[in-house]
Amino acid sequence: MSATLDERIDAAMVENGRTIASDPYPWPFDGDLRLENTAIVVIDMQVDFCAPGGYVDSMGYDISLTRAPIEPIAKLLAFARARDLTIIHTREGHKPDLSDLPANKRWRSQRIGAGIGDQGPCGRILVRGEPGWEIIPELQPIAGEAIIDKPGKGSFLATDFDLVLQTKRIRNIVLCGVTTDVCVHTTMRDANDRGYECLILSDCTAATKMENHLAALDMVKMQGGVFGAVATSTALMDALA
Ligand code: C5J
Repeated sequence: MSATLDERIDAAMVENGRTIASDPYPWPFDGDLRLENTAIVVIDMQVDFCAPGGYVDSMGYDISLTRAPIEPIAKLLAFARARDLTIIHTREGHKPDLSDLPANKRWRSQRIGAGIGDQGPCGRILVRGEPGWEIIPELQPIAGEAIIDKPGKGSFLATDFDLVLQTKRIRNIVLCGVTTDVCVHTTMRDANDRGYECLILSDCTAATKMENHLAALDMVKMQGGVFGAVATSTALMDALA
């Protein structure tokens, strides 16, 4: 019987420097893992993606999938806060006048019955300031944690994310949140192109379909780790403890 993803990650070798057990290589690549150069980035853990009546629920997806990482992320945040590790949160959302909402994005969402900007059970879908756009109560940011508001799937477009990372001298990015295959992946790919060393946590991310979550994790690992590496939050905390 072949090993599961988590078994393979747990079995991965920790090599030189300070690295964590990850797949397909011990992360970060050069062993330069320090609290000062590493950030936890929590992508879009908003009511619209994780709670009843939100965007994902309105599209008919099973929100038990996008809720699954809440507990592991909460544990990781408690661990990170106790060590003054940089934590950054993002929120996907549009201006109330929808001037930053591309017509095709709106049209596609309307086709599936959850029109961005339209009224839903949690207020106007994915609109800044509405109840659905808020980060879920379980993962509320605390004072000092940056929040990046983004109109797109990636965290760099039309935001100060890169400036915040550069100002804090962050080189290593640990990705959590939803959805693995969309906003987490877009952010990871873009960060990777910009030279950031990225790690995605398998238990702290989720997608609207399990097969997409697994495929997205698998894509990270191709070509020797084309976008970075995959690990569990336990492996990360073990290395930073
Ligand atoms: C999506 C996101 N899936 N946060 N947004 O539309 O991944």
